[in-house]
Amino acid sequence: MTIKIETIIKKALKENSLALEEIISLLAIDDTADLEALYAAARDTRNHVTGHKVFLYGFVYFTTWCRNNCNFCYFRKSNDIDRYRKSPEDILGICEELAESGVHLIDLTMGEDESYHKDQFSSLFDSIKDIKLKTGLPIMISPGVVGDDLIDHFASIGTEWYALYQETHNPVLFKKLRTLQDYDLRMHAKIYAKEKGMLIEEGILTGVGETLEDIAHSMLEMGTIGAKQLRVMTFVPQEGIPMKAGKMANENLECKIIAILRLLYPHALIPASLDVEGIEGLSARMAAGANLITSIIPPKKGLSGVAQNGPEVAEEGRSVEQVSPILAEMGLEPATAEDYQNYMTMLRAEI
Ligand code: SAM
Ligand code: MD0
Ligand code: SF4
Repeated sequence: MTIKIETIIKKALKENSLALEEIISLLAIDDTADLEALYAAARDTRNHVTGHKVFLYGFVYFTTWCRNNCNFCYFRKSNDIDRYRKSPEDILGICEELAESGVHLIDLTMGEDESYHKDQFSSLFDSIKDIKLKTGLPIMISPGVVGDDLIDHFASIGTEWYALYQETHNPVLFKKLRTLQDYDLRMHAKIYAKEKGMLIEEGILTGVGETLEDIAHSMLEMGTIGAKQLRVMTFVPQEGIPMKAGKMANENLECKIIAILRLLYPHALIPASLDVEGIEGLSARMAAGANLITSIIPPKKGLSGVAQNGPEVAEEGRSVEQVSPILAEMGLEPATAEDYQNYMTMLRAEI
């Protein structure tokens, strides 16, 4: 192990804070022993906070219609694909099934579907109330950018989380990724949601032309805005979209980012998303310090992932049953719904 990396990891473990240059050095690690030391430090930090408990989120992508043209997304408006919009009855049924299977939260995700904007999201508000009543689970919404009045309403009906990923905190790169969208408006929405008492999730994409400095800067921004769930996903190339597979700055970048985020923010919820590499990618992300699994999808409901949207996802889904043995092999286990509620209370108290 190199002395420089050892010193930085020791500092992170002691202070839970690093300078931009130090984060860049960790992101640039190419020595195997250094990498293993980074992951081991991240795992220890996680185990110290959450023990061996892992949280599980059910994912419901309930409408794939979208008015935007993000260059990385399969569901961008200009992509000529089959789309769906689930009925409120279907949405409720899917959520009940997910709750039954043992998830701790329901993530209601959508494209920026004009039909929801037209009726001022009233049917989504109704769905949230019904789902809460029937499942008792907390809700995360991922509706894209919405106005302050709608955020007020989400907060007033007790929606726990607002997820809105900037993808990058480099405004020039943002413009290339989220064409014709406003950087400041997107930042404003999540900060406003936090002011209204909601917990917020921030996220970045890697493999989209970012530099290591961009990533390090994003990691510090995530703390500054007070996000309590911090996501990184590797860009997965899609058919019919303008962006081609980007050259990754180096190998294992997503896992390195998970590990460094864990060192900087020991209490944060940091997902291992099943949407990048499916179940096969789970153990590497958990070994890097993730404490949460997202994108659990029920089978045979015609639902899609975001980055993984092939027919096998709709048919086979990704279940609590599939992830549990993988966790067990690593000495980890699913938390209980009560553990998750307590964890949210702790995160809220930190705000
Ligand atoms: N439409 C809402 C929005 O854009 O905020 C919510 C859904 S959107 C599909 C959720 C996230 O999926 C995006 O913010 C992006 O980080 C991620 N995503 C989209 N396409 C992806 C891809 N091809 N590879 C990896 N992640 C992707
Ligand atoms: C996931 N595909 O959890 C989902 C999505 C949106 N809040 C989450 C990116 O990986
Ligand atoms: Fe629409 Fe979200 Fe995809 Fe952008 S990332 S095209 S806003 S679904």
